[in-house]
Amino acid sequence: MPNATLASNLASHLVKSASVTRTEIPGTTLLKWFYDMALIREFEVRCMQAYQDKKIGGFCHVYIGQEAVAVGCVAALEHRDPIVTAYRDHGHALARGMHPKHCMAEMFGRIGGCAKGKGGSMHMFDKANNLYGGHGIVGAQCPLGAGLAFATKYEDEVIKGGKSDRVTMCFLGDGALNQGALHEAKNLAGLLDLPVIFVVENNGYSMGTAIERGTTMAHKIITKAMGYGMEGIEVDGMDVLNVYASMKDLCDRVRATSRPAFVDMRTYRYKGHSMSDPRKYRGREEEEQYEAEDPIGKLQKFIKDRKVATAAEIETIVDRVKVDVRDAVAWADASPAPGLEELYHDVYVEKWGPYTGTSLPEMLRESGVRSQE
Ligand SMILES: Cc1ncc(C[n+]2csc(CCOP(=O)(O)OP(=O)(O)O)c2C)c(N)n1
Ligand SMILES: [Mg+2]
Repeated sequence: MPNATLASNLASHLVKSASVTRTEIPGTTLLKWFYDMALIREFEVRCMQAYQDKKIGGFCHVYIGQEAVAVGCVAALEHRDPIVTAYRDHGHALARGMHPKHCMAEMFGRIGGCAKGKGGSMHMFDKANNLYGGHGIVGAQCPLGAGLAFATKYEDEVIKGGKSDRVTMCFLGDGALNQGALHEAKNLAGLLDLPVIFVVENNGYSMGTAIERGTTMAHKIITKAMGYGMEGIEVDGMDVLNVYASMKDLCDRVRATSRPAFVDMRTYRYKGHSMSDPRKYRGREEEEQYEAEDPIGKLQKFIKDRKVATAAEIETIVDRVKVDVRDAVAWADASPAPGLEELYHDVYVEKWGPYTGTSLPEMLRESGVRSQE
C-alpha cells in the first residue's frame, strides 16, 4: 500500500536555515560526514551478513536509509550535549564517535563491546561520548531525555551556580508518538523549561503499521508539540546538509532559551523493521522512490559538483570505510564472550574498575576500551 504521508513529503518539508547555507559548510566537514554515513551503511551491511551467519543473536534493527539524521543531528550538537535514542541505535553510536570495534563487539555479544557484550544491538551505551543508550521499550527513552536535560541544568545552575547551556537530544520513532511516556516527558519539559529536543525519526512505519493507520494528525505531527508549548519544525531527513542546517539553528535556540522543542524528521528505512521482516505491508515502488533519494548518494554528488573531492578521492574514503569495518568484524570475532561471573557486574551502581572476568584484559587495553571514572 503506498504511504501517502511519506510520498508527499520529501520536497515540501525542507526547512531553510537563515544562518547556515549549503555552500558555507567547509569541504573537510562534508568529507567527514560522507565517511561517517558510509561507515554506518557498511557497518550495518556487515551486521546483516553476520546476523545470517548467526554471529549476532537476538533482535537487530538496521538504520540503512536514515544515516543523514544521526550524522546531521550529531554535527549540530556539541560533544558535551547528551543524546539518548531507541533500539535502532548503531548509527547514533557511530556518529557520536563510538569506535566501530566496540560497536561490532557489542553486536556480537563479546567482552570488547561498549557494554561488555551484555547489551547487544539495542543497547549501545557510551558515557565518554555522552550517549545514554539504546532503549528497547518504545518511548522509554523520552522520560530519560527529559531527565538528562533536567540533570544538565541542575548540575550547571544549582550545583555549579552558572548558566546552563547544554542541550539534550532525544531520538524516537514515529511509533513512540502514541506512548504515554512521551506525553508525560513533553509535559514536564514544557513545564520546567528543560532544554531537550525530541527528534521523531519519522520513517512512516512502526513495525508494519503505516503512521496514518495508528496516529492522529499523521500529516502534521508537530501539532503534538503545540499543546505542550513547544516549538515544532519539520525537516527533510534525507539530506544531511539540510538536517545539519535546520538542527543547528534549532540547537542554538534551545541552548539560548532553555525551552524544549520537537522535530518531525522525515526519513525512510530501506530495510525491514528487523531482520525477520518480509516487508509485505509496502510496495517495491515506494522503496525505490526513497532509494532514489539516497542520502549518501546525494552527499557524494554535492561533494563532486562542488569539486571538494574527485571521484578517485571519494573512492579512497569508501575503501577506508571497508577496511575499518573489516577490522571491526575481525576484532569482534577475536574478542571472547563475557564470562559467567559478568552476570553480577554492572547490575547496580558499581565502578567499571579493572576487568575481573575470564577474557584477556590486554585486549581491552589495546583497543582503548575506556574505564569509567
Ligand atoms: C512499549 C512497547 N510496545 C511494543 C513494543 C514492540 N515494538 C518494538 S519496535 C515497535 C515499533 C516502533 O516503531 P517506531 O517507533 O516507528 O520505530 P522504528 O522501528 O520505525 O525505528 C514495536 C511496536 C515495544 N518494544 N515496546
Ligand atoms: Mg518508525
